[in-house]
Amino acid sequence: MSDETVTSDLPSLAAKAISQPLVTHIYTADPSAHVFDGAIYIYPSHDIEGGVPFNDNGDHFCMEDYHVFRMTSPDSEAVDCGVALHVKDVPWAERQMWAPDAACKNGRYYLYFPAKRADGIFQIGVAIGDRPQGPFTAEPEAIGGSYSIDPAVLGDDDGAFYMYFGGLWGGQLQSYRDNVYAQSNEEPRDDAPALGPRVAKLSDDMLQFVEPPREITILDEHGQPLLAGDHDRRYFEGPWMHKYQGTYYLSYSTGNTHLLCYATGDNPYGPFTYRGQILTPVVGWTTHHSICTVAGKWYLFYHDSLLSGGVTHLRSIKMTELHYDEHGNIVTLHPYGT
Ligand code: FUB
Repeated sequence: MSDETVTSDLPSLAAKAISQPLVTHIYTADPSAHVFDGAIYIYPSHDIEGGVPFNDNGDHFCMEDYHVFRMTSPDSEAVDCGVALHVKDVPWAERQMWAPDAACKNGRYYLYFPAKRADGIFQIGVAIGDRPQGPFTAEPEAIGGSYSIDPAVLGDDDGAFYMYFGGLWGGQLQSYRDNVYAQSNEEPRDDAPALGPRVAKLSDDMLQFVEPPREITILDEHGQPLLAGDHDRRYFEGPWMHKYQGTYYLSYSTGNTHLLCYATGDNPYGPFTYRGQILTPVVGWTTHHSICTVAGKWYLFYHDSLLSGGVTHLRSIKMTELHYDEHGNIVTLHPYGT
């Protein structure tokens, strides 16, 4: 994640943008959206200018807290419900509160979030609240067996919950093989299978994994694993899982090629077969999303850096309607028109 502040004609891109920022009084990114209690709740990162120099490790993404936003309908204002959790209140975490997600079970709300421990290693934690907007109280320890970044939780139709997670480069996923960390581990060679996101089923109390995380395989059209060198299609970060007409849709960012893509399968663990692009590149290096259905329509929640003039770590959340064709293919969106 380097400083790729866009220098092209931002005003003309802004004029053609398919949607406007949902929030303008602070910078927000990585929106995870859910319908809880009949309203839309968005759980984004809260971007700040922390004065940390840019580097490929993403240290300039130095976020400290989370705000939750509530919308009563897709056309309504996104209301800032205030600080839901601050890193100073997370006993095991030191810095970099990156992309979160949330889940609801039996009237309680669970905020899942990655952060770095004092030794610089990312883990994923959980905090509990009585309301969708929080405040949330963090568990004293990170989730056992968790690592890397970008948790996304699917509540399946049978009542089971699964967490998907993992991100390359600054997200440290390349350092893990079979759930074991070694700093010397690197991304596979271009002609080797790509690394996949991880999935683990959550415990009944939503606070732990009930199994070691499994690595997900994404297959190409010939049934072969996508290769690490296939940068336009291979997994990088930002997983999201939703179900559409009984099929599991795994969507994700390709990172250095700045695409949101998706793959489909018939169960929560995969394998998944690559299907196509959801969103072509936005202004800013990162692209990160969620997909949520509201009153019978489907929406893509995403972000870009237009509002900050292209500063890659000062982003703004957006939403736009998503469409499927008659075969279940997602119609590709272009954030600034075709
Ligand atoms: O917001 C920090 C990181 O940037 C997220 O964890 C990644 O998915 C990328 O959006």
